[in-house]
Amino acid sequence: MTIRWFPGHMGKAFEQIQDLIKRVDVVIEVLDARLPHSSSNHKLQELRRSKPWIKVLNKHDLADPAVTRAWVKEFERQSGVRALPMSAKNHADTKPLIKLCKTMAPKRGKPGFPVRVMVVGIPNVGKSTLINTLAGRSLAKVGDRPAVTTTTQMIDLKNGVVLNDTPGVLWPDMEDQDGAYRLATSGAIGAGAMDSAQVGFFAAAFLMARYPGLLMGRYGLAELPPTPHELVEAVGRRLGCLAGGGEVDLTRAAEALLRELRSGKLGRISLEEPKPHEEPCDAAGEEA
Ligand SMILES: Nc1nc2c(ncn2[C@@H]2O[C@H](COP(=O)(O)OP(=O)(O)OP(=O)(O)O)[C@@H](O)[C@H]2O)c(=O)[nH]1
Ligand SMILES: [Mg+2]
Repeated sequence: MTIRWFPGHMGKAFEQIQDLIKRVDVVIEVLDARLPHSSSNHKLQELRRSKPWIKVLNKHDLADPAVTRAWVKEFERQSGVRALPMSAKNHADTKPLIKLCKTMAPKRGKPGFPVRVMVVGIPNVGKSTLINTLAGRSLAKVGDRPAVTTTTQMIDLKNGVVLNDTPGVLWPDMEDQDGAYRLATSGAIGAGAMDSAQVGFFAAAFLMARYPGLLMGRYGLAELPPTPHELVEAVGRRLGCLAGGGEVDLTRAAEALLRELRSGKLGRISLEEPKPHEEPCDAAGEEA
């Protein structure tokens, strides 16, 4: 099944973001640290021009720390871009953000001239969670499913920074279906826009290739089954996802595997790594 998810409120939200970006000083783009490439909306990137831009690699607690460090290095190669890994639920992690916003907009942050910040990103990456942690109160609605926020909301932190929460936006044509399946694996795609069994098989294939030890440890497997389908079946048997007659209910088993992956029960997992950069070569073809 091809994954495409662009409900009406996203188109409207994108137009509001397009308008609002002209009136803010700094943009915080919240990415999912487990898939920083696929969770970056290229349509939002196109609005950037030279606007100071902070990439928050959120849900750092769920991602492989070494891979996240590599992503931070990769993003900071871009001029005017700062990258910060964090867990938005953790106040100490989020603290440097306010200082960074003020540094990136040195002419603002004075009484009557707050730094105007817009928080953008795809659904379910933790934008509203981040705003609540920074505010120290639950002002923005948060939920463990995509598209919880459907309208923009302005929150004055009363410390020289005003934040705008925005709805998570994707893009209408999801040509990169591998990326779309990674997004679905992470929980960024609405349940009605995907076949959870197929997404579960995709996740199983990825985990078998990249994190076999975590799978064997979590599900008590002496060795991996030969196919993703059989892995999901084994997980279903282990977790008691059975249909009548004692058969494994594959859809429930796939959903259970996805839940375990998303909540970190399997361990810290990164779904994407930055592409290695080619080292410059000298004329003789040797590495510089
Ligand atoms: N493990 C972990 N979970 C997080 C973190 N930040 C947010 N979450 C969870 O992610 C889910 C989505 O959080 P939201 O803040 O609603 O995400 P959002 O980006 O505002 O989502 P939309 O409004 O749907 O676009 C919630 O269940 C949060 O508790 C984090 O750093 N680590
Ligand atoms: Mg939200």
